[in-house]
Amino acid sequence: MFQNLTEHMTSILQKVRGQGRLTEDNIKKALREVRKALLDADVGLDVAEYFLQRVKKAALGHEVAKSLNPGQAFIKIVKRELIEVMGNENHTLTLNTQPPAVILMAGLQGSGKTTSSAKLARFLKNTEKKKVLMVSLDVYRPAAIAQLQSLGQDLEIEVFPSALTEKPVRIAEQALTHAKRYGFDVLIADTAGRLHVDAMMMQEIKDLHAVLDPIETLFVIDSMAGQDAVLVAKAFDEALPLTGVILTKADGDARGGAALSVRHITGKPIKFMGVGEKTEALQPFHPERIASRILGMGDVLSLIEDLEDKVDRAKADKIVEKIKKGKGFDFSDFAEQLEQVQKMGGMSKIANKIPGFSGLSEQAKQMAQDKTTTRSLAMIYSMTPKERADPDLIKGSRRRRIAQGSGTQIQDVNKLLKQFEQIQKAMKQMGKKGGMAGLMRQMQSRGNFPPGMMGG
Ligand SMILES: Nc1nc2c(ncn2[C@@H]2O[C@H](COP(=O)(O)OP(=O)(O)O)[C@@H](O)[C@H]2O)c(=O)[nH]1
Ligand SMILES: [Mg+2]
Repeated sequence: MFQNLTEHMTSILQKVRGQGRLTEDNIKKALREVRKALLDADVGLDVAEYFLQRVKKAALGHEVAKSLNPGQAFIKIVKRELIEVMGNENHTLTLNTQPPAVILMAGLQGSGKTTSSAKLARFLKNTEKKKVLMVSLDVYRPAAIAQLQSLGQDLEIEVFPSALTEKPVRIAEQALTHAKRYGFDVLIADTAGRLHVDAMMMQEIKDLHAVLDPIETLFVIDSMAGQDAVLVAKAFDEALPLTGVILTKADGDARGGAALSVRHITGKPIKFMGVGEKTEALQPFHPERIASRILGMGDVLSLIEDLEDKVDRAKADKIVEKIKKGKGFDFSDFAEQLEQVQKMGGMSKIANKIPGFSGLSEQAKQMAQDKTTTRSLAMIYSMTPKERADPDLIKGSRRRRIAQGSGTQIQDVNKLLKQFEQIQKAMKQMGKKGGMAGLMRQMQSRGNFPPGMMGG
């Protein structure tokens, strides 16, 4: 999500950055370009105008004129207002009630309600240590009930059995009784998809709301659906008191308009973001981090959280320990890191969260491509243990053998060795500066890569 918008915004702000003086004309011109970038990203017109008015007012006021660095001051305003339009801080779930706390899921067909129900259940079970019950109220599609059951089975989370012959309201009552009797903390009620113009179905979900009295009523919105979906959200909000939104499929190439519009139009915060089909692919929605990403400043905090979640801590510590002891970072360590990168969904996914990535050269971006990772691993696997431990050994004929063994060209091996040398240097620095997190913080404060990383 946001690829295009980020590219546009980065190039607009690049022009503004570092200018010693910003005239009213410069500012207006930049704002016109920002407007176009927002509309291209499918941000609603009202939202774009609201945002631009606020930026304009602040930018033409004292804030920029009096600043020592007007370009930076302008960018700061743009970021602040982006955050504002998305709802400022992260809003988490409110479950503070006499248990069971009920979460009611609503939205269009295919928006991701069932998947998101399971993701929330997993999150509440693992992170919040809650005893969770799920129930499907989608009696119109037997497959939907089976889908939730199978997700529950995988996650070892109980799913209340729904009888196809019962009315959804009746199943809801039974599930609630069951949850109370067996001491569940949370009941997640997944519902059938419905159109806001379908009066009967909208009455049904109002009845479900009345029976379940949920503390959270979440509208699930597919980020690919753009502006239309945002208008549907507004219609749902008029029928049901929504408490928040889950934005799904943020891992895809949606233009991002829904993410920027839905809060402003419904007044309800995006609480979570779905970033993949698997049940662990759920992230809290942090407006600040999203704004950073849109402005090409990366999303270092999410990256660190991802690292902490998925990376094998023991292995990472071992490498850091080794570097600290003054021992070299060798090809076995490198292979381990590449394997971890693959575990995290590939370099291209990670790279987009790194500050300044969108501004990098094409050549550097190519290095972040996932087939490069696979090929590098193939070459490392073709080395002997001795060579991995002591890359200086790898000269002429050995290079040829490695190329042959890994199905690559000798130039590829040369490139890998050169890249490795640069990384080795960066790793030495890292040993001195407090590990990966230290390096990340340094990168963020500088807004760029350290020299030598990513071959840039
Ligand atoms: N890539 C991706 N796919 C998702 C995400 N959330 C849901 N899906 C997929 O979207 C499709 C519809 O999801 P489902 O939960 O059945 O939608 P429902 O009809 O609203 O219950 C399924 O193929 C899901 O795997 C997400 O965050 N990312
Ligand atoms: Mg469903």
